[in-house]
Amino acid sequence: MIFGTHSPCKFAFASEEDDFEQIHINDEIQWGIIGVPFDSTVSYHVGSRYGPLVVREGSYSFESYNLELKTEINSCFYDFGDLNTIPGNCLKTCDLLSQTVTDLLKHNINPILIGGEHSLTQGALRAIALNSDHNDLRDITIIHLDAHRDIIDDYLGEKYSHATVLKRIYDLNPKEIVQIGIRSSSFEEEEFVKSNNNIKTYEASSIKEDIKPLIEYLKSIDSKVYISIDMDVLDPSFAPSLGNPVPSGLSPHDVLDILIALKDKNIVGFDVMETATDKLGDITAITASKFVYDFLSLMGTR
Ligand SMILES: [Mn+2]
Repeated sequence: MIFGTHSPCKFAFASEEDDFEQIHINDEIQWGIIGVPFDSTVSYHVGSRYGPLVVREGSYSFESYNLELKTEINSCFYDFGDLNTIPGNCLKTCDLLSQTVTDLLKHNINPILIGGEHSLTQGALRAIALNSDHNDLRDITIIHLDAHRDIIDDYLGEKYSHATVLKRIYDLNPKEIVQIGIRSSSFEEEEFVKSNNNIKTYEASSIKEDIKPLIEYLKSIDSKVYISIDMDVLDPSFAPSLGNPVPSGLSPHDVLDILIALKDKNIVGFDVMETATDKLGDITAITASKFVYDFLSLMGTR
């Protein structure tokens, strides 16, 4: 009911503007939900290709009144269904997503992705970069919630992988990347982050100690913002159905506090990735769905 159309519009393949108009795009739509059912480069637990299905279903019991945020959900959004992915080919799938997000941007609609593996975030941000005045992300801060940095240049020889997605995004020249909830990283990634002063880190342990410095920093950001949530930023006790769970993570309340801190920013895109389960009613899926619900609730209060 809340996010639900079950008539997927796979308009990455549509060549005529008329095809797009058939789905009654109007000037009021600000947010376009796209499911990206793809999980070809995951290294451990597969299943995030079912994420869009179960995360949408997870919205079933949400009320139009968001009690926690004391608001009706009144932002204007539309669920465009799932992208036609190409199993086994991350780069081509990112290309299709980039074309699809470009279609949305032409109508002044910002993307909300439901994943699907995290590598797809690159496709959305590539579209945002290509549709900017300078063909990069120099005026955008990437807010990246994740247990992992995912900023290695290649993973087992693969440039386009869930484990390299932040490096591919870094290649698009963002103003800054803020990595939040990190608690797993390679030595090479630590060296890379240290040698680049536009990558800021708030490890999970520091947030557990005191979340206020993070919240203050987020409130001080004055650029455009893209928010990318890998569900494994959460502690596995809250979100066990993941590609690569890591103990000692954030709570859903921490994530809500982060979203509230960002609510007045100029947000150009949002994604919730890596829910890996085919089970309806799965706690990870419902929590991912709740993040989309809270985000859309906050966007309506600005
Ligand atoms: Mn991760």
